[in-house]
Amino acid sequence: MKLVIATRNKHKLEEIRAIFHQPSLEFVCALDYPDIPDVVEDGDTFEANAMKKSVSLATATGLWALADDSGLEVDALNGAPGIYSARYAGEPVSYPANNRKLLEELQHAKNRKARFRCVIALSSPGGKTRTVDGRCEGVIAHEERGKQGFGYDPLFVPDGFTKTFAEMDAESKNAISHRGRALKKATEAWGAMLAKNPADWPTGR
Ligand code: ITT
Repeated sequence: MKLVIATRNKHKLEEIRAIFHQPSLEFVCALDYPDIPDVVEDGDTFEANAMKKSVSLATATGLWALADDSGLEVDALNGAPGIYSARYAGEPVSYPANNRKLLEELQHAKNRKARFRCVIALSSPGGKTRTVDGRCEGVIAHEERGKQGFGYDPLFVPDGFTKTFAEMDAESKNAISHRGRALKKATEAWGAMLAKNPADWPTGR
């Protein structure tokens, strides 16, 4: 049974594949459907954007679809960049530019508390959608450290650790990350259904 992952972000895809392995599923992704246009992420919340991405790809492909919408919330910036994390420093998307901007904005901040958030949405071909979420609390470092991962990983130090996400190997990050936690909930909530014959999955709207 094919499950299409509604992302064009190869780093996310790699993490999702590593964490959410279900023997019954063959993963394909949005990049395998270049003719289907990207959705406009104009929702007000991670949940709205995750649902929009999964519903639109499920209905366009006729497959079950799983989407991830995620981002970084920084307390001293009143929750920014939040749902705008990917394009924080503008277009074209640049992780180094985003990280430079974040460090500049926090130059004088005493409170460097932040959290990564992730909402995972699963849609049936009929558009019925369910969601789970995960978060990981931490602080923003004073300079970039490490080469693993992607995005804000070189600046994010999870609570209880001294290394940034970019200094951890993939397994260690996935064990505590927002995405790892959301996908663990997804496995608990939907694993039994996904392990069944797809003919028995609920396909309603
Ligand atoms: P898709 O919409 O195609 O999935 P995207 O990268 O645009 O890809 P989002 O709209 O969900 O995805 O934006 C997420 C951004 O939040 C991402 O580009 C990073 O800047 C940041 N982010 C999310 N998870 C992260 C993680 O695990 N490590 C570092 N940065 C992360």
